Amino acid sequence: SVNPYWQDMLMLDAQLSDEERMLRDSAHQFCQETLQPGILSANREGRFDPDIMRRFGDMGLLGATINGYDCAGVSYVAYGLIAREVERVDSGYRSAMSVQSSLVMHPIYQFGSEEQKQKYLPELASGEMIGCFGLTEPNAGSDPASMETRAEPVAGGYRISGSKMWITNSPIADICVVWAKNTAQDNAICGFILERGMQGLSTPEISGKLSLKASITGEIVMDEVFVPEQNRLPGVSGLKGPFSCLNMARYGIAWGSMGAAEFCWHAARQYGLDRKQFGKPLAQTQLFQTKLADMQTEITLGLQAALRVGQLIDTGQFDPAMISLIKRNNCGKALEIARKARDMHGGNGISDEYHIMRHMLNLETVNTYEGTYDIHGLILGRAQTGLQSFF
Ligand code: TGC
Ligand code: FAD
Repeated sequence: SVNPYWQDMLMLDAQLSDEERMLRDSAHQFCQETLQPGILSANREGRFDPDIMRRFGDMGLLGATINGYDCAGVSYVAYGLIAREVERVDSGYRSAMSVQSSLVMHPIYQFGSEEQKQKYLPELASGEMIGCFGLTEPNAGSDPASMETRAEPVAGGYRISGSKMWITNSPIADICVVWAKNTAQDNAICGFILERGMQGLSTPEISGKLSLKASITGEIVMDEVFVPEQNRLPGVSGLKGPFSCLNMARYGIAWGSMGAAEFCWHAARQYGLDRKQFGKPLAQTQLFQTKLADMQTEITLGLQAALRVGQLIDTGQFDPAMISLIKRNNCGKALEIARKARDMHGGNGISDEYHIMRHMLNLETVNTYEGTYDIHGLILGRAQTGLQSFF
């Protein structure tokens, strides 16, 4: 007989509060009923429907950890549980949600003026307004300190010139949180809120992606864009500004990647139970079963680790290196699991109707963005040796 705990061997469910369980269940239902039915065609056509953002907003899933400004004010554990449910459908949808929540709303909430918070946060929370986050540049990916975008002071504000590359949601964004070197402050990195319609600002789409196709990605091109002083984020300067946003997004990804992995694991298990070769179910072979055991083990451990870090964030005790540990581990393991599940589906595994290869291809991006697998390894290496090996 099947062990009743097979899906949740360490009883994660019992470690959650009633409110967290309820949020998890309603996010699950929303994702399965609203997002899952359209993902096949959205991915085939390489399309992101901005209405999805409004639906996230209606469900209270945007900026969910923020208190006030029409946001839900839930725990970071709950935020992680939401990311897991969204990414169970598609990493691109989780991407849209995490950029809006952790990379656009979080910096405005954390470093913005009261006016900026009131102007932008409620509309971002409802999904009426879409934001993007511009850190990466064509010549500055893993090493954002080498960015070339400059903000030069002029009367009443700044002129910003430069370009950002690989920016989730930029082609449909109403506002762009852009990080630039402020020449008025000895080239310290500062955050600016650029609004669509500002002269000299354009956001061309990047085409030809084979991964995260249901998410829209583009550039942010800034040709002497005038940005008024009131659009600078006053509360931070230096790389810790963008990095503290990344902490929150990376944390969500550690949960989200486990959601994608769970989808692949459950699908592989069911496929093995249903498909017979050599006169018996594939799931009755030793090789198949140990692969399922590996998936179950890594997902169970990865979720426990994500839960622990969420609890430490909620109690104000986290260190960024903890987030590197779970982002790196969970993305790497999720990618391995998706590749294995693809193989276990045989030829059917390459068909998008089985959803496995879409997850697998998405996870290639998830393993790369927000700090690559190796960059997080180097962050952990530095954290335990005290030695900097980047340059
Ligand atoms: P480093 O000397 O380490 O630090 C510079 C300053 O920043 C502070 N800091 C942090 N603060 C908060 N949280 C963190 N995680 C922090 N990490 C560093 C640090 O204390 C220092 O502060 P201060 O006051 O002393 O100046 O800087 P470095 O240049 O040596 O950094 C190296 C490295 C590799 C760790 C860093 O550059 C890095 O993390 N690179 C990866 C880049 C990355 O993750 N890019 C992500 C772009 S956004 C994205 O991918 C969105 S995808 C969205 C989606 O669709 O989901
Ligand atoms: P590189 O930094 O050039 O790295 C290439 C390879 O070299 C990697 O394997 C890396 O691990 C390795 N490497 C780099 N440095 C070292 C070193 N010192 N030692 C050993 N190995 C090293 N960015 C944003 O700002 N906002 C977004 O919304 C956003 N969304 C994205 C969406 C998608 C679909 C993608 C693909 C990317 C997105 N990114 C975004 C950019 C993403 O964060 C970068 O791609 C990532 O940080 C890696 O930078 P890079 O692509 O320039 O690779």
